[in-house]
Amino acid sequence: MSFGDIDRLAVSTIRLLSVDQVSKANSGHPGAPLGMAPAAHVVWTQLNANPKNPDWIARDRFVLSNGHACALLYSLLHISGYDFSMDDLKNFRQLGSKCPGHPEFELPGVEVTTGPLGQGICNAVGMAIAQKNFAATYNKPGFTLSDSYVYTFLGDGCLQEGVSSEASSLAGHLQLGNLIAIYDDNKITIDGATSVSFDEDVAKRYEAYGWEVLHVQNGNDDLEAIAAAIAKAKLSKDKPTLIKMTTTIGYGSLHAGSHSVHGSPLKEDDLKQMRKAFGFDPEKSFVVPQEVYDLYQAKLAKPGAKANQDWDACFAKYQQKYPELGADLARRLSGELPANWCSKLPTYTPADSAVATRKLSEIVFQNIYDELPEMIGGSADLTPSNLTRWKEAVDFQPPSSGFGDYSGRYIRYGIREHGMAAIMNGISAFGANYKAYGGTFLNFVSYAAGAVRLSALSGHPVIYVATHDSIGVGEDGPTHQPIETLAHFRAMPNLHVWRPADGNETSAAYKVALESKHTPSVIALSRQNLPQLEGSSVEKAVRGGYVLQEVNNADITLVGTGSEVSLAVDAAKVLADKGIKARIVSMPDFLAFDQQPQDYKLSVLADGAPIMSVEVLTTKSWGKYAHESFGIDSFGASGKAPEVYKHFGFTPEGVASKAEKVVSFYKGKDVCSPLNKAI
Ligand SMILES: Cc1ncc(C[n+]2csc(CCOP(=O)(O)OP(=O)(O)O)c2C)c(N)n1
Ligand SMILES: *[C@@H]1O[C@H](CO)[C@@H](O)[C@H](O)[C@H]1NC(C)=O
Ligand SMILES: CC(=O)N[C@H]1CO[C@H](CO)[C@@H](O)[C@@H]1O
Ligand SMILES: [Mg+2]
Repeated sequence: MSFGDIDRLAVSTIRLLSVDQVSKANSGHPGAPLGMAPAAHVVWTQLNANPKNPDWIARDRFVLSNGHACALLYSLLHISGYDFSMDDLKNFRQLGSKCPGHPEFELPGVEVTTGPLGQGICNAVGMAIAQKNFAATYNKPGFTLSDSYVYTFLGDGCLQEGVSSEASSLAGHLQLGNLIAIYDDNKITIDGATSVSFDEDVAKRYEAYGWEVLHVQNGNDDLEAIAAAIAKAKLSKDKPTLIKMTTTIGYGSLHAGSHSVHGSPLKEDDLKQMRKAFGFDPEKSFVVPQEVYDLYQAKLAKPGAKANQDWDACFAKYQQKYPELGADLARRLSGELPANWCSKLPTYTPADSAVATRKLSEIVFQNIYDELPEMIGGSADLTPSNLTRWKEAVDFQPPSSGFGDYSGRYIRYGIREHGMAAIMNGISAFGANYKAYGGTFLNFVSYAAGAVRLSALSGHPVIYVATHDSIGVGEDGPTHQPIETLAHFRAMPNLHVWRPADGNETSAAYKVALESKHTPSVIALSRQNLPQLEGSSVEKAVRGGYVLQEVNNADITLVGTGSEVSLAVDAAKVLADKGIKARIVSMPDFLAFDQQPQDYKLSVLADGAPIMSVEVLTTKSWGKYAHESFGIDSFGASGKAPEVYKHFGFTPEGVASKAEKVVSFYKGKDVCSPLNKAI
């Protein structure tokens, strides 16, 4: 590839347009865009993408893992003809703007939300996994429906964060040759020189992961060298590539090479000298020469639109030649699940035996995997105890490994919970309605919290299969027993946090989780066996909370989740013997319940009798629903599960005695449901 004056003009334009956004907002990060503009230009002028159809499934992906450099991304999106006007750029970082302080998933052409360092590179690994699976599933001789690349930019920060090591190690194992990562080796972070804390040889580390590693000595202006490295990376079919690109942070600024240009807007005099040095009018901001727009039309927008058209024609023929696969893919691209898929969800009767909900979850997988080819998941090395793999599953593995192939839908994540979660977000963001799930102990979903937060914030409907959900784990002890975990996740906006009590409720959790388009789910599952509850059903449980046992003139409502619902049922029997009438509410998911109409909610958590929650977790999340809470506000204990339950008073008699206290305390008082509120 050869470059001329027009390319240099384009690079200068991108640099200036990026720093202009930051200066106008008087907030943001000019340093990285100045250093990475040349690489951005080289990548984007060969990106196979259609700005008029940003969701086109066969597009190349571009992930800005160093999300603080987003002014660079907005410049590229604008120049390439995505729906980003110059006025949008002028509103950088303002309330309601299309150019927020960090890139957000819902914006046209923005592949994932980035900003928390380290996440983007992992999302890129997830997209590369999804692309391989997509291609292995749908490509046929003469019909290449997907052969795209995933490009990601990342900085020192992303490489210091541990999560990137988890995902990069897996990417090397999986031989993801479709992944090209460009590392902005500027040796600067906020604190100053990286030498204050970061001495390792990153290139050797990535070689050890099984990556191809290339070095561009002069990323500031050697477009040819950058292009040559990318060309070489594209030839690396069975290894992901890291291009270590040495740059100067803030290139062109008076503060180039210093941490002061990382996150402080350039001052007026600096802007002027830079514009002048780049051959622009020093007085004018937000300038894009027509030749630069034309270049991006010629190199990206036009060929991208044409490629999208050709793809549409190819897919039309494909649907004739491969009607079944074609219809399946068309359905997935429309974002719909197969009609009647949920008839495959198992239901149970009270006569069915007691089963651990983690086992019930496995039965769900077993029943639906064939129906839903978009389901792709795995676990963080807890396959046998987490029960996340259906019997016939093929592992997603490079064919040469002998362990599986890329059409496989079961991913061996290794003991990398955080990496797994961030990869799931990337798989989901790839499109084609991929439903990513990942299993680990509930307690270790907290290890992945940084990525769970981004699932919820971005609205990736991924599923965390979270087994061993309480002190019911027993002997493994307090290190493995969740206490605060659900309170944390329940406090997170846009996250379903299920704790099903039996088989019907487990099916309900998966029904809502899989049908959800913009909300992720944590499904907390028990290690111990739980009875099938008289009165449970999928239809009731999908509402998040429902009356399991009604009584007239109740003295108390006991509300519980998961393993404590059957405990509450047993406690109600003890209470009945003492003449105390308890009604039972099961509340497997707060979010689904919160979304119900107020009159329904009040019919469940009703006025007239005190409400006591029963859950072997912290009481902290119950204030909104219960007058009183019986829980565990300390860490757990090691011992046999039934003994640990007893130790904390979670027996039918223990629950009944707390309930008695509550009943006598509220006796004669006018009791109003906590759901009645002014605001
Ligand atoms: C997880 C996380 N921790 C901390 C930050 C705050 N932060 C933003 S940029 C940055 C420094 C990043 O350094 P580098 O990746 O080298 O970027 P450069 O300064 O070269 O642009 C930090 C610590 C963050 N965004 N995410
Ligand atoms: C589960 O749900 C089905 C149908 O929704 C119902 O017939 C069955 O009785 C329920 N099982 C239990 C244990 O209540
Ligand atoms: C079946 C089962 O529960 N197996 C194992 C689950 O995982 C933990 C590992 O931490 C073991 O203690 C269990 O034996
Ligand atoms: Mg840096």
